[in-house]
Amino acid sequence: MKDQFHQQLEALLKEQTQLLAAKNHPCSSYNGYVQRFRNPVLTAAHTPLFWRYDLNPATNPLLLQRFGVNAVFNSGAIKWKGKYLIFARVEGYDRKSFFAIAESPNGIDNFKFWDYPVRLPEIDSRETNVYDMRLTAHEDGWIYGIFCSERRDETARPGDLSSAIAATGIVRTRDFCSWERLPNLKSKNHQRNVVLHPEFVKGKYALYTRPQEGFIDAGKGGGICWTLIDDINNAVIETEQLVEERLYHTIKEAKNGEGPPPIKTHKGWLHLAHGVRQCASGLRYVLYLYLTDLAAPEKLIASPAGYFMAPEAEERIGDVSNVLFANGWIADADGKVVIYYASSDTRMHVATSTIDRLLDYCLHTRPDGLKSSASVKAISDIITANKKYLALQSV
Ligand code: M1P
Repeated sequence: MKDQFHQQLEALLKEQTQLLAAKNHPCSSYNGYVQRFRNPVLTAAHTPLFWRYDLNPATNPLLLQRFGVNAVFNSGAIKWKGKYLIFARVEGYDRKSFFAIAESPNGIDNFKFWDYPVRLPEIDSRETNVYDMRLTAHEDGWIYGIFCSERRDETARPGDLSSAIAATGIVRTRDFCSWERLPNLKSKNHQRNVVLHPEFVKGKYALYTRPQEGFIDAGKGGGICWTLIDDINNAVIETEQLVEERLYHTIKEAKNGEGPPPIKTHKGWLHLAHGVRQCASGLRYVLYLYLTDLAAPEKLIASPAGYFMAPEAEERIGDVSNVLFANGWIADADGKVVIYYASSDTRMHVATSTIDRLLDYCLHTRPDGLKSSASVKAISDIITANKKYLALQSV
């Protein structure tokens, strides 16, 4: 007969083994351009038990949890050595985020965390929280990770322990084991959601940025911008050019932000972003797509109206409800695109599509007409064309 410690441990191990081995299946809903899967791919419960428990009965006889994991969300992604890697944002009960890598053989299920979280080099002792990593396999041969490096705003009035500064951290690796930390991006604004473009442009590194006046508020920040960087070892934003503008009465009225690095296609650079608007229940985050020119990635060529994905069912609820956020996707050689998205700052999900379907969506979904009458015209045009087509079929 096993003692209580070992009985409880066995139960925990059994439960987690089942969770990690569970097959993921497509949801039944259809829209032609994106296929969600039923199970979240990563949650707090997926983190190894040996992160959370001291497994030694001599030092933890009551088998208490010693380190609480609150959530696993906003994750970068990359295909590496044939495996699908998720570069997860893991948040402890203590509210600090850190990064950890989980891998899967098929990108859809059976994600398993590597033994240790990523140990990022620190270059500024004031850095308090790190999160939302975007991974870019750059043509210079390095894999870059660009993330938010947050610290307290030391100019905040006495007693204000919430005001913070969002800066952009930069690391690079060749093997996901050793990391070289470069100086933070220098910017006169708060910068979150900064993403490195995978190719040189005019011989320079290129970044998608998101200047904002406050830690939360975009202020005069007009949307997703673009900047060329002379030296990645000392990255400085000199000028920013607006690429994807936020607009009144749209899904990105309050703010927007680039998601993962864009995917190169024969029709242009395919972008996934998040758009944010205010509503009675707070901020609502949805995902949207846009396309930019192949030769000039800062030039917008298609901007379908509205959202591509919005929170549904369980996705609506979590620590920060009504949020979808994506900073990782993987384009396979056969044209499949695996999209990793987080819901409500709590868990990670997967959805799939293809380059052809995403391009079709971008190029044939009308742009936002910015008023109700334009929506009525758009839907009427579809109805009229369908009536004409159906009438011809019945002749
Ligand atoms: O809580 C929702 C999101 O809020 C922030 O998004 P943004 O940078 O657009 O303001 C980030 O903190 C993000 O991590 C979080 O998911």
